[in-house]
Amino acid sequence: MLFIYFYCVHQQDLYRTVLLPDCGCNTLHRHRAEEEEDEEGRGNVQHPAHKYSERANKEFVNKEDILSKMVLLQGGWFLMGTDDPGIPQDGEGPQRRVWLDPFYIEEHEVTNLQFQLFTNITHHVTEAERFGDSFVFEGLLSEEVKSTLSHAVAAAPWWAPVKGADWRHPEGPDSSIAHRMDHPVLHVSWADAQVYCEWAGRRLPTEAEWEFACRGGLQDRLYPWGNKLMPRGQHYANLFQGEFPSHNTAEDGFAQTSPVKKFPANAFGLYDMVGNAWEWTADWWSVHHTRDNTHNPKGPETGSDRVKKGGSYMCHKSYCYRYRCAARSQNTPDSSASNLGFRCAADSTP
Ligand SMILES: [Ca+2]
Ligand SMILES: [Ca+2]
Repeated sequence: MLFIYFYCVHQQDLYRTVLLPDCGCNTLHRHRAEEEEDEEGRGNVQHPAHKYSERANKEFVNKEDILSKMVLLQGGWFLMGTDDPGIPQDGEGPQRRVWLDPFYIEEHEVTNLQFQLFTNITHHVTEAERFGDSFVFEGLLSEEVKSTLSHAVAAAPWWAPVKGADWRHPEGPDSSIAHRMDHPVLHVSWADAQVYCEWAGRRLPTEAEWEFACRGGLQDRLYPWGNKLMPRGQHYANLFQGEFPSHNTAEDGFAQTSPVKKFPANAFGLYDMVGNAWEWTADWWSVHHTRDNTHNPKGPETGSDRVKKGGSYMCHKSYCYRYRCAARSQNTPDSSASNLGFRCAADSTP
């Protein structure tokens, strides 16, 4: 094996685990050598943007039929972050004024069907497929797969690296996506998401764009629809109900991902901005922000982790109160997991 897994229990993670219960999905770090090849000797795994052939791309004429509809957002000034952070150590604050130029964003998370058509055309191989495994929430695994596990994540034992888990096999080799082609694609790394968006003629949204989109024009509210989690007793997002991690009552109708657009859109017409799958953004991770006004911020110049937003079907207030627009978390760019997907954005339509 030319790479190893390394489960780091940083001081901060330990603090979270002991004092502030946490879903642990930001502790899923894949560690590997700087220069490496996969087991078949194929190099350049860090730059998958070049893995698909231009010829295959040109031969396809109906790319537009695959891609999600985009919504034009006018931008302008908005308040990013919060002065009343639910999880202060995540760098949710301080609240600051941010200007955004107009941009487009896809109305829903990229689905399994869309990603399958993309891979049919481009022959893109995801990082999870190259590495041969990915992280899966243990509660979703069959007894057969569980019996093959050798270790779990120290800070979050409900996460397990599962051999053969990838976007086509979200819970390991004995699972499939056949009955959930309209669900968000999972087990895609930041680089995989980047390649898809690039192929689409689009890009990943910046964190500021993602948060602007999440807020749906509302100011200083917790959720894309307001401050009340369940207006009129209705579920507005696919989250986790019950006792995390052992008992998911799936009161919202879904113990795992749901088809995209199952829950109400926000005022911008965007679906599943919180819940369902976490979504990669373009930015490097930092927890340090100033109150300075900024124009079209793109995050730090460099870093080790990328920002993800929105929380997932695994989020519960007791463990992962991150299904709020200001909430944020991070993973190394080569991480992939059974609750992490993406959507694309663009400066203009093609
Ligand atoms: Ca649910
Ligand atoms: Ca989402």
